[in-house]
Amino acid sequence: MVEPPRRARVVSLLANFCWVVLDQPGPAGQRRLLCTRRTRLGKSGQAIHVGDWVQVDVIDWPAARAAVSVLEPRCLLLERPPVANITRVVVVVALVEPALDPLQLTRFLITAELSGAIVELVFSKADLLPAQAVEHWLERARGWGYAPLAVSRATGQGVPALQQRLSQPGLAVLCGPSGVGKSSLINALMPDLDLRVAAVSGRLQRGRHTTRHVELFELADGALLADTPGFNRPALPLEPQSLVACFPELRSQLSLEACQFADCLHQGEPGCAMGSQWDRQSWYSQCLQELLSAKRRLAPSLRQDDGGSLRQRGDRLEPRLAAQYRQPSRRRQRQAAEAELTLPDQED
Ligand SMILES: Nc1nc2c(ncn2[C@@H]2O[C@H](COP(=O)(O)OP(=O)(O)OP(=O)(O)O)[C@@H](O)[C@H]2O)c(=O)[nH]1
Ligand SMILES: [Mg+2]
Ligand SMILES: [Zn+2]
Repeated sequence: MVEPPRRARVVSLLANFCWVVLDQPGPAGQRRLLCTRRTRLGKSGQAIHVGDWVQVDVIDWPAARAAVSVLEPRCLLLERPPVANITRVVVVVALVEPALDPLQLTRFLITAELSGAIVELVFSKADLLPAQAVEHWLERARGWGYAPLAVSRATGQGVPALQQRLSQPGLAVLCGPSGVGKSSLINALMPDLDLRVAAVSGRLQRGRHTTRHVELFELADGALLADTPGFNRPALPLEPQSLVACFPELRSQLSLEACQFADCLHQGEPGCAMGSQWDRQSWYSQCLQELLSAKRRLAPSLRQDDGGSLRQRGDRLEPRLAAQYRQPSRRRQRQAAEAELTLPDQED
């Protein structure tokens, strides 16, 4: 008798195979199967990622082997490292060893925000800094709009709180630079796993790229956790507006108050609702400059347009037109109209 296909989740990828965990156990309680993967799946020839839901057939139960036949549509995808159907992205950075680089941290947070999943921020190696210095970083990150945790594999600080957050149903991905202690944290949460970890090395105390593949582990019933290989330089989105959406502090301020000009790039230009005194402004500006110049490099034909509306001023780009020639933003117009309706005597 031909077995009907079964639903399973991809938990790790090998060169030509993948490990899947079945939604419902097999006849003898089997959960894990090693599957061959067809190079192209479906009409679109989509690649399979860890976290994907698939259907498997040609199941050989005694050998625990099968073949992936169908890739189910996916919800949220973390682009790098690729993990599908995620619920939360946990950005992990070390407070020291390797030293905390706020621009790099911001780039990781941007990647995490772009996925559309819930974003968590974890500062690791809290045992290596005085409590006051740890609190300083927690306070700053709260100001950005996150609810950060400080953790230590060495003392156990913050591990129960992290366990509680990650035991929610869904798939949580730990990502961050190499050597910050992602695998160490997973070992703290699931001591039976005993994942490989390695000491940081060199003058900069860099990680050694110990974890090589994405892998999913079951932390609690329905709660999966992904360990990922560390890397140093997450990519940026292509559009300035998608960058804005990746900064919670910008999102919340701009939902309260609009900038004077619709094309405001929030770099402290006159009429900007963010002003120029926010904590991550210089990192935001650096990211913005990078993506604008990448955009110009990618599409030289756009140069005219970009160059026409922006001009370089010091280390930043500014809209070129003089204020009197520019249109107030639509939201600003609406707010002004509403203000007139509700507060007729108030001066603008
Ligand atoms: N002092 C201290 N050291 C830690 C802590 N967590 C991890 N380490 C050490 O940091 C080093 C790197 O840890 P890993 O868990 O391998 O780091 P990783 O983030 O998984 O690195 P990649 O797999 O390369 O991405 C190891 O020597 C750990 O023992 C901590 O809380 N405190
Ligand atoms: Mg690791
Ligand atoms: Zn602005």
